[in-house]
Amino acid sequence: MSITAATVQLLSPEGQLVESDASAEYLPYIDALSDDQLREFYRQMVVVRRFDVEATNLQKQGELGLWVPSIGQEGAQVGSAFAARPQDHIFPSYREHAVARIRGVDLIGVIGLLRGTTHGGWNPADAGNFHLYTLVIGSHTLHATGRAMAMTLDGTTATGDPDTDAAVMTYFGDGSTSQGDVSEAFVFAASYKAPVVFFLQNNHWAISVPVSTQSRTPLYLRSGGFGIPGIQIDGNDVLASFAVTKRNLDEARGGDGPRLIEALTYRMGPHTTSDDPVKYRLGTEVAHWQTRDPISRYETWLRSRGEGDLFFSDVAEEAEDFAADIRRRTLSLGTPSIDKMFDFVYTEPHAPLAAQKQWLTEYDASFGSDA
Ligand SMILES: Cc1ncc(C[n+]2csc(CCOP(=O)(O)OP(=O)(O)O)c2C)c(N)n1
Repeated sequence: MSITAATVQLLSPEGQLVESDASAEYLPYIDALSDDQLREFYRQMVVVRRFDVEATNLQKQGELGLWVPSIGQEGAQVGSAFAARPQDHIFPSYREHAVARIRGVDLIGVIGLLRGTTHGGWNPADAGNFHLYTLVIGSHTLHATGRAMAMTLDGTTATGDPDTDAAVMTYFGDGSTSQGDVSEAFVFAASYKAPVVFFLQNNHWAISVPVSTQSRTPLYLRSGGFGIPGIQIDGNDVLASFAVTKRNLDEARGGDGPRLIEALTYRMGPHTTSDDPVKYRLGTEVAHWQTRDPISRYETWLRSRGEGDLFFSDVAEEAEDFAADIRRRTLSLGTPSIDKMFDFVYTEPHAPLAAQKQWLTEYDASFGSDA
């Protein structure tokens, strides 16, 4: 699915501001940002991309069980994350590393999750109400909707006070929309006029299934039948992601009900480090999306506004330092304990599970102390 006249785009792939009715409507949100805020968009995109590369390397070197790269999706994530207010609640899937960082999650928590040293990784109450990653695709759109319904019932939203009124935003993928949970979330959100923004990152692939198989219509049109306004944005345009999400969250907090944003983006890497995308997609498709990269177009735009080499080299250095720090801290996380793998599966002891645990403990011990 590609950009059409209906897609909100503020910054073209060539790094120039777009002149259109939509941009006239949304550019005031960008004009209200300071130079520091605009620089911060770039900084976060670059640091998280470098983090992603480091985590992939760590997985290849046997330090993580799995990695879930977000490369290519930084524009959608950074723009939307900065549009949220501190009191909002965010329900992610498993690829939202940039959103996690912006909300205040120490990304070593994500690393620990994929190393197996923790089942959670962070406490949402200490991490900007950024809830735990969810692997059961689509299920968290219901959790998000329930949270938003509670806000309405508790009166913590739509009071007219922008400093306290809260909303919920949930991130999910194109493949998840085929899960019944997402449709059920739409029903409840619409019925209860819940303040929830459904932020759909259409990265064009659900593992090896293309979005063209998942839906015969553009996904942003799907919510209309549920009574939820939907809008499509160029998800590789950090400015469009910020402006449109800001407007939609404001409307949700103001009592207008739920909204769907479909961000057209692309998963540049594999689904996870266990996946080989060469088996199911063409290099020409990947090359096409490389020309639409969210970071390079934004760099071009910042340079055209007068940002100099020093800023870009500082950010590159910060990203290197961040990656080095993550590597050092990953190596000191230790080895996941066998107990952790078994002890939280059932509340009561369970004979077959106990037997499995004993087998693994003995097998592990058979390697001696060097294992
Ligand atoms: C309920 C459920 N069914 C199947 C899976 C296996 N699964 C994991 S990721 C995935 C594809 C998800 O694609 P999408 O929603 O587009 O998100 P993306 O991974 O591309 O970000 C599937 C089918 C799962 N985790 N949960």
